[in-house]
Amino acid sequence: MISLLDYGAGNVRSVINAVESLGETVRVVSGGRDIVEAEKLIFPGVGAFGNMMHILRDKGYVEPLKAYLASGKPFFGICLGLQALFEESEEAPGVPGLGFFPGKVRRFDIPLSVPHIGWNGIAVRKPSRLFGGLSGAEKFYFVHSYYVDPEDENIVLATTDYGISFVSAVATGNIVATQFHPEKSGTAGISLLQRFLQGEGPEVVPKASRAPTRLAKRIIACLDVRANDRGDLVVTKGDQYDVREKGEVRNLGKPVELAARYYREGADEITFLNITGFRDFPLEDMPMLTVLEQASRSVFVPLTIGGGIRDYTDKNGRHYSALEVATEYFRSGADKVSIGSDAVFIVEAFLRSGKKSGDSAIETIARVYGNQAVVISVDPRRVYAASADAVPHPVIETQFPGPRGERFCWYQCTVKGGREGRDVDAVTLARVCEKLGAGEILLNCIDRDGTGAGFDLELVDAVTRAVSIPVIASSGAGREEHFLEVFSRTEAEAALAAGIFHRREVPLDAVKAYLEGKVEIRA
Ligand code: 1PR
Repeated sequence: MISLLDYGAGNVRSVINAVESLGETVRVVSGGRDIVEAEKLIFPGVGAFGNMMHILRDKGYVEPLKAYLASGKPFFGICLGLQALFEESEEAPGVPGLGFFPGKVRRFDIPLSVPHIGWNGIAVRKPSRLFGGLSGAEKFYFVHSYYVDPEDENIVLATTDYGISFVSAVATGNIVATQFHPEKSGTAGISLLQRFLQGEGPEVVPKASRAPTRLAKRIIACLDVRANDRGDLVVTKGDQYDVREKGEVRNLGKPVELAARYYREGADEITFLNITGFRDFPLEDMPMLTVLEQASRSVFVPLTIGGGIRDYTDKNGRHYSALEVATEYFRSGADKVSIGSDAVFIVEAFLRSGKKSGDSAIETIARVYGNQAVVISVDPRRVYAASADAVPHPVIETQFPGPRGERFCWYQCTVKGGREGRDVDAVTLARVCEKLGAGEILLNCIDRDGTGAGFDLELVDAVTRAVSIPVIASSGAGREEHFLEVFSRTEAEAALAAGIFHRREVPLDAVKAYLEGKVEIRA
């Protein structure tokens, strides 16, 4: 029996799923006593340090946790569950951590995108039974803006390089904690958890493990999901956002089956977009939550869900905040939520008032679940301009002039699945969303969607230059070369595709095979 500490923020479902996939049963801790009496305790944490420590204190978990750690029984901390073991964090000055290890949690101060999101390697510093069966070349999934800085070098189990070399795992006796998420790190992560659960085996240093480690560019499979005219939830795909063919919603497969297939083919992440979420309230559209629950049982890479994340009042007058909607998604297995239409309205309000409201969906979700959990899905469309100052928006000089020879263009944000254009451009939107606390930009492009003509490199370049958070290039992938092109000519950290994967025109594993040796990827 494995005890799992759930303090109410973040995706504990994936940890439960990962442990259950190994044939173990999980008991979720529901009081301080459960902690003290646990035989093996896993503490997964996602979110913000201050919020986590306040909840642990309010629930009366702090002293039981300290007692458990002192007992020497097996403990596995994940992400914030690692950071909690230290004395304090720059994320929440003045809020004490558990103080089991002397040292601080620091924010990355590096000229690279923060959060550090994605698959990176580990350089093993001392032998551990957790590494049994690993070659050392594996990559693990990270998502964090802070890292631990222990005073005692002896506890360092592994380090990872991202601008600096930081401590990515610690261990002493039966206590181990990782900055990365084993439950989201595919088969390598599951193997690590398995060794922890078994609690036996030789202590090893994997052969291929060495510094410096490198962050991989991510390949993401996207599933646009909606009900077809018969009411079945299907994966569909549009051409420039039009998903109907001969009047019918295109049906390219079942969401859970396709997600499982992409996991097997090596997808680094999977994104579900509930594309009618702007008009159907997702909490009344429970099949989407079920899809997520089922997919997360067999897919051990990060899952993002978007569509309908906003405040909502139902027909009985009950009000739901965007945070409550997001919480349902997280509890069903999502690791990140993506906000589309509402982000545009939030940015419009910000531009009108010039200040943060504090209660927008972006801010409230980031406060509880951490910046890395908030993705902004942008649906821009190219608009040509005759001159650089013809429009009140930042323009770019394009290599692809418009129908009247226009040499400039800007990218107009749209809402409601591209149905309505707004007076905000994609570059400004991305900048403001970053300021409000978004952790990542999913950059679609209506003009390229479904065309197979390649990513809009001018758009991707303009947005990646404007923000320091990671940008996912999306829309238009038609061949393996398009992935190489977007990674070598822009600073995109991930590339997403849909149509070519669904139709098996270019399978995901073929993209990975093509990129191998040319771009750092997760093999
Ligand atoms: O506005 O917060 O409710 O979110 C709705 C979400 O649904 C947004 O993220 C929006 O992008 C998405 N969406 C809405 N309508 C459509 C549609 O197609 N009619 N899909 C839609 C957006 C774009 C990508 C697509 C890539 C790659 N689809 O997700 O997967 O363009 O496609 P490709 O590789 O085939 O070119 P809200």
